[in-house]
Amino acid sequence: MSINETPRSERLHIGLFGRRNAGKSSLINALTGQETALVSDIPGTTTDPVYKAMELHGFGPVVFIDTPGLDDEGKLGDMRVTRAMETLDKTDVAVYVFDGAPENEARHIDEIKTRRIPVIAVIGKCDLIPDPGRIADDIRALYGVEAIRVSAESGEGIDELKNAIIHSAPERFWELSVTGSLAKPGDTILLVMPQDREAPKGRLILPQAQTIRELLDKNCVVTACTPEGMDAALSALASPPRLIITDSQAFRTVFEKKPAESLLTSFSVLFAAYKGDIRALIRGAEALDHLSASSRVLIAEACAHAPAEEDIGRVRIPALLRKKAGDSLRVDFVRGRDFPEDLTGYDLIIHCGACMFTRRQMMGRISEAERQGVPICNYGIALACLNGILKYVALPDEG
Ligand SMILES: Nc1nc2c(ncn2[C@@H]2O[C@H](COP(=O)(O)OP(=O)(O)O)[C@@H](O)[C@H]2O)c(=O)[nH]1
Ligand SMILES: [Mg+2]
Repeated sequence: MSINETPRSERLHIGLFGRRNAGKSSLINALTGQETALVSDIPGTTTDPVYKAMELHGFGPVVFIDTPGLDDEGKLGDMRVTRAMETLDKTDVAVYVFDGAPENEARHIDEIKTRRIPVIAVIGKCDLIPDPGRIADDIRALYGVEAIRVSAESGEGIDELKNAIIHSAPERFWELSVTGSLAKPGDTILLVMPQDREAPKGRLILPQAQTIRELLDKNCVVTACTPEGMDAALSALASPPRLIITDSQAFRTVFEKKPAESLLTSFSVLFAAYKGDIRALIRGAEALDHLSASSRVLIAEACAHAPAEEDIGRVRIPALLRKKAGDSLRVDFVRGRDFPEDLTGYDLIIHCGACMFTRRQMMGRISEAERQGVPICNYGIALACLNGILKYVALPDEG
């Protein structure tokens, strides 16, 4: 296994359960957009649990577990059912696929619930089933769960199912690496951190402290300096650092001084990726180019009280936006729980860095904005775009 591969134990394991022919294997193919699971109309085609390591778009590395049908019969059939249920030992999220007859599944559903594994009920092959609404009612009455209607054939409900899986993932799967593949064991990394009047007295801010800790855990050699000390730091190193991470304020200066072979990124871009989906935020930032004097922008902060970021959200970003799009551009500012349910009136949402949010909370806001068709980016990405530096930034999934 290479260093960049995620070990199985750190991947979210998604088990698919249900009767023979319910459409479990087809669903795995629909979710991953690949033909990896064996599909057939002969009941009992999947005779042993099959583990497939994949990337789930918008989330990260996962393992799908394709299992034999739970209604299998006979001596061999019973053994297969046992093997299928044993995969619950490794399952983090269970997807239970119902077909047209949702009765008689209580034994298996109860077993999953007893183990406190989150279970997502789906009604498969919805393109074939004449009255999925009635089956959903039956499932609710029998097992107390809301079923998602899906079809591997038409694609109906596949995105909804993907989101449900992602949001059922236990908290530990939401923690990522800050520096990702940009910093590998043994690399020399230079950190450029201005310690000006805005920096807190006697300590480093959390993103800086957290990055240093992670780099030390990766056995990197960490060198730190202020923008003024950068020349001295570079000449003290025997060879150019693989990566330079700078505070975004100093980005231009650092960019001009950096050795050609060193990658360059900023703390705010790393944390945008750490707290959210960096690709979605960069896509969202494209809306900055289409703002006009009649546009509406929502600026949202996670904390009810965050004086450190307030100046960026209330003053600096609105000023840059108005300079770009016109003085009458409307900016609404919300914080804490005031994040509106209906986002459709906005042309763009710019969110704070979400340092006090979990990744899961921030991803929730990103997927809600995307669901409503409203572009979303964050302070770090918006400022990098507005200052024209995003194209020079190395992203944590590159390197
Ligand atoms: N029309 C339709 N057929 C499906 C769908 N999903 C699966 N099938 C078919 O149903 C049969 C059983 O599917 P499979 O995925 O192997 O079921 P499994 O036994 O639960 O893994 C195959 O012939 C599939 O082509 C669907 O969404 N719509
Ligand atoms: Mg199968």
